[in-house]
Amino acid sequence: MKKKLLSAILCAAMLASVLAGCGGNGGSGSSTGGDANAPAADEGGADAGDDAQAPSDAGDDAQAPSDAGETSGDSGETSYAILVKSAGNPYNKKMIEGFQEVMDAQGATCVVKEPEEASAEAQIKMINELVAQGISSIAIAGNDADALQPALEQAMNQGIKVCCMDSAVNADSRQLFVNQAGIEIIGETLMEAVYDITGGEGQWAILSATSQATNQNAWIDAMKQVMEDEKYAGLELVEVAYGDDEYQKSVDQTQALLTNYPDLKVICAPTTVGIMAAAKVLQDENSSVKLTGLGLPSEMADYIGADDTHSCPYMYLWNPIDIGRLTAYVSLALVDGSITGASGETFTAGDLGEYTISEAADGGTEVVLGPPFAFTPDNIEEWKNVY
Ligand code: RAM
Repeated sequence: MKKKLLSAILCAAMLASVLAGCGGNGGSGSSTGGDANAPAADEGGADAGDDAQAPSDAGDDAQAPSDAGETSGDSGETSYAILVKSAGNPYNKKMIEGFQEVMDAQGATCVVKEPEEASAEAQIKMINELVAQGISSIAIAGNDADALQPALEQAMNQGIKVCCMDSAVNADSRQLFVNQAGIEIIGETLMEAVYDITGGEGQWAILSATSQATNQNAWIDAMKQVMEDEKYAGLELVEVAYGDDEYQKSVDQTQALLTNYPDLKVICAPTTVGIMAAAKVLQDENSSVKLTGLGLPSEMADYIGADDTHSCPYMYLWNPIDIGRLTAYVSLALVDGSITGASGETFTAGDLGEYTISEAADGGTEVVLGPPFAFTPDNIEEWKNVY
């Protein structure tokens, strides 16, 4: 019964999403996809269910700040930009999809920027372009915490509102961070999965994205912090490898890990690109090495399973479409002046509900979407068509 209701909600939401196009000027094309619900809390792998977030509300009564806010720059038109880490990453596409959906519903103009490569340099060039065209706000997933500061400060000095999502830029480079999930909870959740899948002892490795990515580095640090506990004394982290969120590089790095560490038991990839590449390598090679991390259900469905023929027993993620949606509401609210990004301020993000801005660990402020969800053999079929 619960499943039927959930499916009906999902179908309706997916249809609505497909029907919604992009109202952006410079968008990279419309994309389709589903709605933003999480696995039910009792469907987690291992003890992951405890951490799972309740499904987001599928109501349709969006209540967002109006788009009649102030304009900035030379164009005289209010327009909202989203600048992701790189092109060609389906996770980024999902964030863009959520952002566009909210902007379209508001009749607002959105601009989508996707650099060819996941570098700070490529993003700086695009920030400068957005400033020159007189954008009203920039929402960015940082390829580097500090390197974007001069460009983003220049934007803010000109009245452009700046927030970040997914991967933070430093506190001085933004007004607010839309954080997908608490850093500690991601570190604890992934470390617990590594512990569970290794049986508490042996070698494991991390396959990350780029070495400068703020989000991956924060999660890796959080995992290392957790690992200091005596409970994890039997685990040996042999290497942190970087696949740069490129598929082939992530494949190569996975193969190198298998060659260099014959006793390796588990790879943890806190990146959707990395985990998918590693899953394929391990499964194709019939490797006994197991995998966990952060992955898109749509890309990982073939690899998730409890038996030896599957490389990934279970993994986690949040809803990337919801991050895009929440980021859009934040951008709208910053531009219309209903929030400034200060701790304690509240705003309503449509169906996502009410959010309160709080202090972030890096000295800036943030809003947190919610805890990571577990994707397991029991629920992957249900979610693979959603995101
Ligand atoms: C990749 C990106 C993104 C990260 C996800 C989990 O798509 O690196 O920044 O949040 O994985």
